[in-house]
Amino acid sequence: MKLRSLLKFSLGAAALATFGLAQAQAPLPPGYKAEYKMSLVVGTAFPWGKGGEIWANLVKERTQGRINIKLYPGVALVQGDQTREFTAIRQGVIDLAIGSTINWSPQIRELNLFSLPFLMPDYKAIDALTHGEVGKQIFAAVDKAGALPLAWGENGYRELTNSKHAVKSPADLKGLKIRVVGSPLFLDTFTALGANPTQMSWADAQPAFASGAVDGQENPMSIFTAAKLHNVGQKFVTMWGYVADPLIFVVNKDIWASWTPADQAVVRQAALDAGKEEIAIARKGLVEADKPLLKEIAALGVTITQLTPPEREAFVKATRPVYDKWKAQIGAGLVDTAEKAIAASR
Ligand code: X2X
Repeated sequence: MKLRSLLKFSLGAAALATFGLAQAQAPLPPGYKAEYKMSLVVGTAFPWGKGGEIWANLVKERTQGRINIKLYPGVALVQGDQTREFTAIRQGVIDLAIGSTINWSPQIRELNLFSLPFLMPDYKAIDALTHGEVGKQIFAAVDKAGALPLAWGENGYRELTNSKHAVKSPADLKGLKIRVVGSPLFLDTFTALGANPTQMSWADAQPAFASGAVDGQENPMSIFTAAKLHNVGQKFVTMWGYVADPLIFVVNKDIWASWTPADQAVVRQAALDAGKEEIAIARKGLVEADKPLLKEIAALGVTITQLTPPEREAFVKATRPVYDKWKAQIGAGLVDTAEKAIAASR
């Protein structure tokens, strides 16, 4: 190399090195933490956890690493007790979360809306709620309860599974021990159907299926496949679409206030982008005409029961008193608005 080009080369390399160093060592703005904690119930093998990974990666990329988020699946920051997650966000034990409306419903009664049996007949109905006036009112309730909501995601339609026999009518549920999530509304629904519901966390539920301590449960099919519930005896699935749980992307309010307006905008937009992508992942295999996910599950030796309209109606009828009771508890005004939004979406 001639002296001149050598000089040019080394100057360039030096500049690059300095620049690289400056990038790596750029001091964080005052008040920023080196790492933020994101709580999730399940990990990246599930659409829900994948959504968390997408959100964290987008934020890191778009803030040039100023906001660095670590995922804590298994609600590890509250020792697996998913019903304590919202309180921990408010208190700052958790910085960010993607949470199920069910798990936060003990603290925010409006979130029980999505668990009203047979309120939402299809995906269009869910979207009509989350994207409309109801979504705004729910976000206002979450904000008032103490965390900043940014975007919607989705766990999914919760289908019924058990280890004993195909369930086609409420009579088939009689005496079956069904694990339910931590909202009293679920106890009411399964009691009305003649089952024997028992409340436990997701962490405790899986060993309970394996040991046969409980017979059945309800969860989205994406949870069923990622958790391999067919391997813990869950051989019968009834596609009844009785409730669906949306997910909400939130940030602790003090953490939010510690970020610059530009970074707040980045985190918000990243949540919206990740939420949209997560919902598409959660619905994959279930929205196509031939529902390929159900074929995959059937191929695992699982019996999938599709209800005829009159069969489904028997479940609707049996749970109607629960719907009416909880409509009043959630707030009749909010439920009326939801019913109208769904009717308009048909
Ligand atoms: O516990 C469940 O069933 C789960 C994983 O779906 C929720 O966190 C609501």
